[in-house]
Amino acid sequence: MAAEPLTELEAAIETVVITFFTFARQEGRKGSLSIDEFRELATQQLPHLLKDVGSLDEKMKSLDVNQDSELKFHEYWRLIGELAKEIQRERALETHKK
Ligand SMILES: [Ca+2]
Repeated sequence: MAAEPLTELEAAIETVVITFFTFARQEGRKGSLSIDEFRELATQQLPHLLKDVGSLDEKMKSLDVNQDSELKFHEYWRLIGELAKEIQRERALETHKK
């Protein structure tokens, strides 16, 4: 990648990708998240956005489109999209109030 420092947005996107692979490589297939890897990622990296840890198994099932008990990158990306949408909705509400 370019030697110039990344912008905040570029760094944020890179973090999303690096985080996936950091957790995905821990066991089994290196390119996908098992339920345990997903649980660790969620509790360590998304504690504020995914508060209800009890429903993580359900969340995993809903994201695991091809039902192979593994989350591929595009399935993880869908979760990031859902969380981004929640933040966007909250921000929109706040803006609306002002
Ligand atoms: Ca894995």
